[in-house]
Amino acid sequence: MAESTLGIIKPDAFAAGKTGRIMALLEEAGFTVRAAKTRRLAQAEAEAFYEVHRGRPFYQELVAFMTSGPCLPMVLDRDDAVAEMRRVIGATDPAEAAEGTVRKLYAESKGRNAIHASDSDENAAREIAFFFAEGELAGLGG
Ligand code: FUP
Repeated sequence: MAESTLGIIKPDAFAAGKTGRIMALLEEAGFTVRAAKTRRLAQAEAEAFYEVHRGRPFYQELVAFMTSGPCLPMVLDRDDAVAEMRRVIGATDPAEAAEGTVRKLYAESKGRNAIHASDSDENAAREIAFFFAEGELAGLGG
């Protein structure tokens, strides 16, 4: 049965016009787009989304980047969605990302790295609820 994960096309990739190419790559990797929308995150939203990183040296820069322009949160479905999405986006630092991954192809740097993906089923559920109401999650399944 398909499982869901949360992805976010980050402001660098969105502004660079890479959204369509990234979503095509994800679909070719077997994901179905259950839900997607364009959002400009408020400061408080970005802080809350990355609460786990509060206090880390890169936190303020991360929040500033994530609020710097529109982004595109999306819910993606496939078997083993969380692990497969982590595989297809590549390592956090594009210099370490495998060939063909989203970050290898489209990320500028470790901080401006094109895409977010949930790192566990528990976080996927939390992050999906952060961006999407139940009624926005109909997808192909109706
Ligand atoms: P990832 O799950 O691959 O997105 O990576 P993390 O959850 O570790 O980090 C979340 C975001 O914080 C990264 F996408 C980019 C930023 N970050 C930095 O800017 N510098 C770091 O050293 C680590 C993370």
